[in-house]
Order: sequence, then structure tokens, then C-alpha cells
Amino acid sequence: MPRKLNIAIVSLYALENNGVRHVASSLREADFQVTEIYFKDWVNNRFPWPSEQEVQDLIGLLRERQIDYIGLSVRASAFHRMAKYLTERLRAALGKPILWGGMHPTFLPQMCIEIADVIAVGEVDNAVIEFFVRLDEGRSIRDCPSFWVREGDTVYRNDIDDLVDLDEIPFRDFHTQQDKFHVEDGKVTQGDPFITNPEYTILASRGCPYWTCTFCSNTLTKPLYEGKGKSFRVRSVESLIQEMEYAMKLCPDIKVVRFDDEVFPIRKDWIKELSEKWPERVGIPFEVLVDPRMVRLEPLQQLKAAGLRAICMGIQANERVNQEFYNRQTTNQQIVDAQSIFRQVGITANLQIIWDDPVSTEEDKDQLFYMLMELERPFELYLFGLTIYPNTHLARRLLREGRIKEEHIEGINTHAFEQFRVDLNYPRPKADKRWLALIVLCNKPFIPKSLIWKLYRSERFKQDPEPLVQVAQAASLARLSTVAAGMALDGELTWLLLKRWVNPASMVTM
Ligand code: B12
Repeated sequence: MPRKLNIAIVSLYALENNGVRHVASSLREADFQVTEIYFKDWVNNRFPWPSEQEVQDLIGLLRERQIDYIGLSVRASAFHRMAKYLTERLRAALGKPILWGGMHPTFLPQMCIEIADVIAVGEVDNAVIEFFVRLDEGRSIRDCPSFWVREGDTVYRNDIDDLVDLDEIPFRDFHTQQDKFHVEDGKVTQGDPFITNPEYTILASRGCPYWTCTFCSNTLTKPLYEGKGKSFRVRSVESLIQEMEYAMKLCPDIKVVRFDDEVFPIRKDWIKELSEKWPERVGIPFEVLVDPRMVRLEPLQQLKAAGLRAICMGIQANERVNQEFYNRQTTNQQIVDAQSIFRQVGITANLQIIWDDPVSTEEDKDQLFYMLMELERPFELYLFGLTIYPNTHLARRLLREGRIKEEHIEGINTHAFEQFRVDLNYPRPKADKRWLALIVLCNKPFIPKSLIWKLYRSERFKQDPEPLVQVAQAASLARLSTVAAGMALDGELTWLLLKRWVNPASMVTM
């Protein structure tokens, strides 16, 4: 029987948005008419509020498509205020029910249900079908698993549904074109806005095998999913390869595949199978993210032979802060050893650090610097600012210890859009500017380590780090230009990438 309901799922500031693509795929498979709307894209370290024209374009599109039910994907808590604003504008203009889904309502259901009419908690690839089938058939949604429903002042809260089998759910949909729209800068463009991207992102798993890092969403979803099935799930190699075969037919420009898993699955047999099948059936270079605790020579060698071209690894902070505050039981030695393995495998790793935490002492920063200086070059170094997500263990502890205030937590704060990647011009204490400048120099192959040690010992920069910051900015710019030139030669430098990353007001460190 044809479905009556006409549904829109709106992605906020993310053209890739796996959540929207999965929900839309599930609903299309259940014969619903679904419109996917990509409302603006993200820009690094900036959060441009939607213009009146953009809001009107969104309203116009929903009206023209005769949408009955509007779903907003609120992935990050930093979108809270904006999602609330859009909800109020859409409700006033269209009078249709509004449903929020994504990690933010999963983190803060109580707060979100006060704004939306309905919220989806956790992953809902199957539950969303049940929800809309009930609505379509005129049945009650009050007791629909994974959904909270508000009727006046009454809220119906339901336990979450069982976790899905990742091999059973449909792939994200890249074949539908006429039901997808990108709204931005006064234009509404029909078609999938991400289909020509040279970088294809994919998830081989959901969840995390560690679940301990106190700043991360997984510490919240782990207890939420207790008793609902295995929370860390890895897809079968066959499912991944079949998705790639599907994607390669539809996305004509894929030059690299980025695995966006929390950490790339490390099972021996799985890696062996992937390494055998990938070169023959996919043959596209790929990138993965690993944890220092899982780095071993043999699997990485297998993956390298299969096309692995880059590895990201979170160092995060000094050993003490990692262990005592982030509950990451990694040691500096593991990081040094991992980098040595990356060198043996012949892959330049991209090491990542979290800065701006309220707990690292001068001694911690000094030790982190020593460890970075010990690492064999070459390696890339990305610096991120600590974003404190609501309800995480870290947020609760920092609040309890009086180290932060409520307004430092995402939702009220929008740190993820201000200092996601560290920019040396951002206002910081003098001592931190010096540390950051020194750290930026650590991995630059054209700066001898002996010179960095001299700069480190200089008393002058402790008094005034500005000249050192200028040197680090120049080194960063040189690195950025080299990377951009390499990408341009490989056909990976797109307008989309430039739009996201070139922000004259905030040059990120490289
Ligand atoms: C991969 C990833 C990314 C990729 C996304 C790639 C892609 N192709 O989508 C990139 C790098 C682009 C990214 C960017 C950002 N991310 Co991110 N990301 C993740 C990660 C690791 C996995 C997300 C994912 O794809 N999961 C799989 C999909 C299927 O699940 P899902 O998105 O949750 O969607 C399901 C449900 O939530 C729900 N759902 C989602 N939307 C909707 C909508 C409706 C209507 C309904 C009914 C249901 C529904 O159904 C979906 C299917 O089950 C998560 C961590 C995590 N474990 O979730 C962080 C995470 C979501 N990201 C986070 C953040 C902060 C960001 C950034 C703000 C960082 C930044 N400053 O750039 C941006 C935001 C970009 C944006 N505008 O949305 C935080 C959010 C925390 C918070 N409370 O704010 C998380 C939780 C990580 C963390 N640090 O803990 N991210």
C-alpha cells in the first residue's frame, strides 16, 4: 500500500551527514517519500548563523514539497541554539510537527524534548521505520521504542530499541538525486551535494572498543545501549566491499576513502580478509584512525600493501592528563613505539593533540613537548582545542571541581565552531602561546631539532612568545601550502574543501 506521509530530513551544516543518509535510506526502503535537505555546510572555526534568505529558502522548499513531518538532525550540541531557532521558525511558518534526532538529543533528551515535538534517542535505523509506519497508519506513537513524544505538557519517554545489525541495514543512499537539495547562500540546488567529493567517508563499525575516554560521546552511549545488544559492532568485510562497489558506480570522483570509525577495527582475520579483497575489488587508497594501544607492525603492513596511505592517531595529552583526567590508559612509550612502527611501515602518521584543557600543568606541557621531540620524523601534527560535551564524565568532573562553569559546556558554548582546530592567534595565556609555537615546530622537517631546543631554552620567548609565534605561523603556512599543492596535483583540492578550510580570520596550525 503506498504511504501517505511525506517526510523531510534536514542536515544542519554537514553535506556528508551519515545519520541523515541512513535514516533516509531506511525510510525509502520502507516505501516512504523522503526529501533530504542539506541546510548549509560547515566551515572550520566559524559558525555563520543562517541568513533570512536561507531560512526562507528552507521554508519555501518544505512548503513546495508538501512535507507533513520535518526531521532535524542535530549532530553536535553546538547547534542547540540554532536548531531551536529553526524549529521555532519552521513551526510558525508551516505548523508541522518537528522531530529531532542525532547525538545531541541522545546526550540531552530532557532539554531537547522541551523544544521539539518528538525526539529520537540513539541510533534508530529500524525504529524510525516503526515510528513513521505507525503515524502513516494512524496508530499511536506514544510508546514507540527509542522515541520521546511530547503532547502539551506530557512527555512519553520510551526505552531504546535493540541495536541494529550493521550488515542488515541499507547503505547510505547515493542513487536518489531528485529528492535531495542543498540550501545555501540564497540558492537551492537539487541533487546530492556530496556525490562528486573526491574523499568518500565510510564507517566499518559503530561504537568503540575502549569506551573510556571521558571527553567522548561513547562513555554516554555505552550505558544507554546496555542490554540492547553488542554496542561495539564491526561490519563484515563483504558488506564494506559491497558498499564500495555500490558507491564507485555512483560517485564518479572518489580518489581516497576515509574510514571515520572511532578506531579502525583491529581483528586479525578481518584485516587479513580486507587486505585480500580491497585491492582487487576497490583499489582506492584509504586512511584510518588508530589508538596507540592497538598499533602492531604486521596488520599495518598488510593494510599498507592493500592501499593504506595515511593513519591518524590521537595522542591527546601528556601521560598524566591522559590517565588521570581522560581515563585513557596510554603511555608516552606506547606513542613513541607506535610512531616508530609507522616509520617502519613507511606511512606518515597524522598525530593529534588536544590543547586548551583546564588541567595540564606547565610540567605536563613540558613532558608532552619532550615526548613530541623524541618522535621520529616525519609526522603530521594536528592540534585541537578541548571541546567539553554535555553530560560527559569530563564535563561533570570539571564542573564538580570548579574548573569550568556551565557556560563552558557545548550547547551554551559553541567551542566546536570557534577553536576546533587550534589557531595561534586565538587569545591564550603567554605561556601557552610559547608551548603551541614550539609544538608546531616539532615536526617541521626543514627546522633542525637542535634549533628547536635552542628556542625552547631561550628565556626571551618566555617573556614574549610573539616572535616565536610568527615563526610557527610561517612554518605552518609553508606546510599548508605544500599539502595544498600536493592535493591539487592529485585532484583532491576542491572548492568545497577550500570553502571549509580557508578562513582568513582563523589560520589553523598544520
Ligand atoms: C564520523 C563523525 C564525524 C564526521 C561525519 C562524517 C559523515 N560522513 O557523516 C565529520 C568529521 C564530518 C564530523 C564532524 C563533526 N562532528 Co562528528 N562525529 C563523527 C562520529 C565519530 C560518528 C558519527 C556517525 O556517522 N555515526 C553513524 C551514524 C549513522 O550515526 P548518527 O550520526 O548518530 O545517526 C543516527 C542517530 O543519531 C539518528 N539520527 C541522526 N540524525 C537524525 C535525524 C532524525 C530526524 C532522526 C529521526 C534520527 C537521526 O539516526 C541515525 C541512524 O541510526 C561521532 C561519534 C559517534 N559515535 O556518534 C562524532 C560526533 C557526532 N561529532 C561530534 C562533533 C562535535 C562534530 C563537529 C562539531 C566537530 C567540528 N567542530 O567540526 C562536526 C559537526 C559537523 C556537522 N555540521 O554536523 C561530536 C558531537 C558531540 C556533541 N554533543 O556535540 C561526536 C558525538 C563525537 C564526540 N566528540 O563525542 N563528525
